Amino acid sequence: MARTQPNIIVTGTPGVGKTTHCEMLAERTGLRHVSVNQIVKDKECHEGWDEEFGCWIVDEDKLLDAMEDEAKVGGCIIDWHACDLFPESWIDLVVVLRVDSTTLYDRLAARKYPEAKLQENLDSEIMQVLLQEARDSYDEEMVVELQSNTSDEMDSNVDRIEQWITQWRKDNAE
Ligand code: DAT
Repeated sequence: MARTQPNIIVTGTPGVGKTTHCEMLAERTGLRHVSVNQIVKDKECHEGWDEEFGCWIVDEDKLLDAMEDEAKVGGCIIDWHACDLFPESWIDLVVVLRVDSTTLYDRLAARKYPEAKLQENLDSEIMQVLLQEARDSYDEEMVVELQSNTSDEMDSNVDRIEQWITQWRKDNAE
């Protein structure tokens, strides 16, 4: 069955602005902000808490089962710091948000991340880990890299994604 609404992944290193972008987009477009973190917690799609990295040890099979029905319907803006686990057939657009390291440092320090976790995330952003993961996992035409340092950039990103959604809806209208 064809989707009547697109599914979009908004990914990037923690602190890059995923949640803020997803909330703005959901409000403007009526698509649903799907926080994977929330699903992992609420539906217990994990094998416990990793003390060292301060995150859930995700059970990916369980997570995909929990998300499948919603993904089939479409209209999900998926907010997660990974993207390679989702089947390509579920996804119409992958947005990778990027940020300068000084700005990311300030945002993660404001969240009181422990030094090791902060450094690991900074390294990951500098090494473009999520961008590479997206490019390795999806058709290159589906992957868009957007800067998220300032609120002006955020506004223009949201405008651009909203326009993409409008176009997708036109192209896929019955
Ligand atoms: P994530 O969900 O990727 O962890 P977030 O949306 O919670 O990130 O944003 C982290 C903090 O940074 C939050 O205080 C909002 C701020 N922020 C994010 N993107 C921004 C941008 N483009 N301009 C200004 N502030 C931004």
